[in-house]
Amino acid sequence: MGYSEEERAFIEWYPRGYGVGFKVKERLFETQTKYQRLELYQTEGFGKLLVLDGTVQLVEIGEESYHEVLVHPVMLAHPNPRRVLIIGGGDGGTLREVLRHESVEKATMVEIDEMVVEVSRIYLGIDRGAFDDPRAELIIGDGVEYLKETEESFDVIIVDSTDPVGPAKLLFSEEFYRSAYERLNEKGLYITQAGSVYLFTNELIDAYKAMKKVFDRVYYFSFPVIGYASPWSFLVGVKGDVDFRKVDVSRAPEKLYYYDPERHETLFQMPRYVRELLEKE
Ligand code: AG3
Repeated sequence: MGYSEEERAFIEWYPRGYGVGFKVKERLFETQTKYQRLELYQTEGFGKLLVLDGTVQLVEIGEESYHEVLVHPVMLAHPNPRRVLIIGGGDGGTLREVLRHESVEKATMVEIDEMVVEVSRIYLGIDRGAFDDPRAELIIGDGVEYLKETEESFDVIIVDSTDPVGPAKLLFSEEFYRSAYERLNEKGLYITQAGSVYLFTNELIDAYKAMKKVFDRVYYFSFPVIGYASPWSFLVGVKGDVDFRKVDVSRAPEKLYYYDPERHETLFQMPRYVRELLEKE
């Protein structure tokens, strides 16, 4: 599992021996944080690579294929997203994309692992200054506890967590969805990454079904993310009168590389057998 000095490669192994790997020039950093094993590599062709507990979080060249897709579809479907909550997202990529929207007055990010934020800020820099934006508030803490206790409410909640297997599992539970739903304003959108379509299909189905019990409407979509076993899945929960099938293209940030708001409908592509499994009662 992981880094092979001999091969000069890092490979993430998914179930059933499916691997996603990068040729690596050197290991830049490695530590055991309070919560997980953190590794940082210099790859040959994709910039730096951030790994948590053996799973690829991002590669510097191509990380927008995840962060743009996690953030902009919900931000452009919501009529006026002013207050945004991010759970996880310690590297700052999600926060960076959220703050590109002028309507945002406050973006609160709740990350459990302070080390991820520190290492990312020092060695990675993909936040591109987002943590210093006066609209950004960083809380180091447990997102589950935070949502249970906070009295704040939000227009958009974005869950940028590790996989639905392992420590982040609680973020994919019905109970967690309920506390998120309660903290959403009258019109609200919730989005979570939901794992590899082919390799975490059961987790995707479970999360979809749990969300359907809580939200007024739930959508699934997929996108090929650089560095992950593609296609990658995303789930969107809607509260109130918001149509996630339509986006306001006029508010789209300039220079999007991956997500194409003018082709928003292409997001909803899902392999047929997975769609049938999702829609089976
Ligand atoms: N989001 C990580 C998504 C999960 C990746 N899973 C995997 N490789 N098995 C957080 C990183 C980007 N902010």
